[in-house]
Amino acid sequence: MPIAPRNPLWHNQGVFPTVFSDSATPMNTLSFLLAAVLSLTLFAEATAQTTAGAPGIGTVGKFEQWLEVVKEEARENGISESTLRHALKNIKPIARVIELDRKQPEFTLTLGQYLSRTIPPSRVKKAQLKFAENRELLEELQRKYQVQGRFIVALWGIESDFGNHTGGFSVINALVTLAHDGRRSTYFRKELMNALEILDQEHVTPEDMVGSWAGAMGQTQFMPSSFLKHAIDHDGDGRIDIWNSSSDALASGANYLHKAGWNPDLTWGREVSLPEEFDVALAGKDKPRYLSSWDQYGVRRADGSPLPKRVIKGAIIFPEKKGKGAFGRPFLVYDNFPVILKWNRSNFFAIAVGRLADQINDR
Ligand SMILES: [Ca+2]
Repeated sequence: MPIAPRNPLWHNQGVFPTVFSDSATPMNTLSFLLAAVLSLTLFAEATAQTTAGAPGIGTVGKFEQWLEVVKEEARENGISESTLRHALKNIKPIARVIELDRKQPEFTLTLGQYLSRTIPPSRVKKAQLKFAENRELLEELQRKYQVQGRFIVALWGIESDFGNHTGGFSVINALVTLAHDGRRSTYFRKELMNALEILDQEHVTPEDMVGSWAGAMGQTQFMPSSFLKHAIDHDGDGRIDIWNSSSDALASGANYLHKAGWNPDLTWGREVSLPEEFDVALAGKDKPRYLSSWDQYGVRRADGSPLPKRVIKGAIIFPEKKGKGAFGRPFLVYDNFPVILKWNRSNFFAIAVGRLADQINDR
């Protein structure tokens, strides 16, 4: 499921501005790949109409020929004729999708700016409410998938504002556009085939299969490949509906983390403070040490108090590191941190998820 486009891209059509100032690129949801600043989104809206001739959008004749080849491939993959007819009816490349795909981040945010945009107090409050509202389901998911509910709610909140913003594009049409476009056509063609398979399995209709401009779907913003691998029909109605069933969506998110190696005995990590003489060569995701060892190096919690006494390992990272002595805020991260990075490769994203989970105040 993971993909690694080169650049940060827009997320959720900019409804929830999300920018990655590190070089990380998200893996689970393309929607997260976009640098997101509301003003830039508005600019995109305003200029979309001028992009009918944007790069990558071929002539109608060429597109129709190409679509016939795609249909043939889908038939060979076992997709039914009725699914193809329904899903690909009146389909045309969407100029705005190409434009959003081409968008380059115009500036980067500090971690502090990113966190204040991604997890403002209003979202923290809503997360606490959603956690309380769904406590029974979350406890069930924790037993079944071994993931603390607060992390599931944090991902839900950051990905789709708890299911309120799942994207406004036809997933099939967006994926057709990107598969037809030359830049990452191999990847998107596979995702298009996956999306057709989901339709063929009748989990959702083409009309209801909406998502981000890049095909990230539903309350978890899963790409179709993630859906096929990890999505769950938790409410037992025979369909996996990550769009309308928060039960299915939250179970799917929990299953994803479980399969990615989540350890329910650990949290994600924490911000720390380092002594002035700290040797930055000790830092790095691949250089974990026991907390007792970090204690000896003078590492403390951000408020200056001692680290936990648990016998676990963590690694020091500098997610804002710009090189040449500009290291930014230090974090001590545990084994679950790289699990969040499997969902989305951005350190900033993973820290936002962790910080939001912290504030949900689970025990
Ligand atoms: Ca279901």
